[in-house]
Amino acid sequence: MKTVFRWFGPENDAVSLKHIRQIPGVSGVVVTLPGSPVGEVWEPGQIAALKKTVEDGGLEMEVVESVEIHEDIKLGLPTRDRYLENYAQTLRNLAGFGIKVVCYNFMPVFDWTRSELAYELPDGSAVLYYDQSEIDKVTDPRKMASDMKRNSNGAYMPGWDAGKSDRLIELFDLYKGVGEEELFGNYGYFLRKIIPVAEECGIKMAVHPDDPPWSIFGLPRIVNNQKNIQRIMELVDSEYNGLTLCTGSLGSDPGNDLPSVIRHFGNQGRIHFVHARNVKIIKPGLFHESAHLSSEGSYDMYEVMKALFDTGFDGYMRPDHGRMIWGEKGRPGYGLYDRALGAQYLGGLWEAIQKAGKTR
Ligand code: CS2
Ligand code: MN
Repeated sequence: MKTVFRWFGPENDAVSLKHIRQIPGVSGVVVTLPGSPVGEVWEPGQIAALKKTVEDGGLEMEVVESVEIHEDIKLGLPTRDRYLENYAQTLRNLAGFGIKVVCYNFMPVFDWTRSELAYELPDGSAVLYYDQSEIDKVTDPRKMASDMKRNSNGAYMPGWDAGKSDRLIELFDLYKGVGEEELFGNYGYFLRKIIPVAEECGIKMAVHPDDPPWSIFGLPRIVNNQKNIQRIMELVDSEYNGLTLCTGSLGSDPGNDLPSVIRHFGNQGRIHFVHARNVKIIKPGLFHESAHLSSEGSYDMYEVMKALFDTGFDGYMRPDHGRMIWGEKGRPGYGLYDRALGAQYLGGLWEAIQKAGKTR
């Protein structure tokens, strides 16, 4: 297993490569091309420049997160083929620079959604917070999009920027004709075009679960539980059609038992990337994120790591969203300090499980 750290690039991240390199056990960063228009090709020159920056900083660049999928593909519009061709070309270009895993999502319109980006816990730390009853009050999705951006401390937010805001009303109209079954159909079309390319160039595709893993604003969501994800894995039965196991996203539905979901997909060799974070579930539809320790949230992180170990997990793991602590200002969920603490805790669990496994 390799521990990596998400980094948004020299112009878009308050955290420096120098600091990331000083976190024990972290070998590389998970990158993206912030602001790159959704649906267009990531050009070799841009990827090369990013790789040089990362490697000059003493870190590896083997995982890309958020090569976003154009809405026309998710909607199954006739224009999708052009965007699929571009997506395939982006994969070929990334493979040329040693990328091994691409994390993406298949959520209509919105990426992860929260009702509050800086909810204060009793100890003064700030976390991301979700309250379904607040989300239900939002009648205009344009307001949701502008609130998310306004509350993000000016940070680029994948899935919330990238020019979608102007199209929101049109998109909501178009999605009226797309239910879960249609979305599965359009997803199958995407996978049948893209997975053969991924196989050819040696990139493992790893879909990120929907966050939260249920329908919001009446839009369909299908990457949300074991049964649906199994169906997706079978749409194209290839190791290259895999999963990003994001504990926080899947686990915010208490119906998803994380260790058993991990064993299920891990035994099929389909987990290529792990996002490890903890979440405190107050009641269904109401949760806040927390420090990574089992005692701080609703998940048993030892059992999560144990299930990964037992199924021979050999991919990449990153500490996901942390709290904002010690006065740090920055991108919600992506400060340096708490994610660094998380990396140490997760690394400690892994070392202990590994050593216990060897002596048995
Ligand atoms: C990430 C997602 O910050 C997060 O919650 O896990 O934004 C993730 O990068 C995307 O859904 C992947 O496309
Ligand atoms: Mn995640």
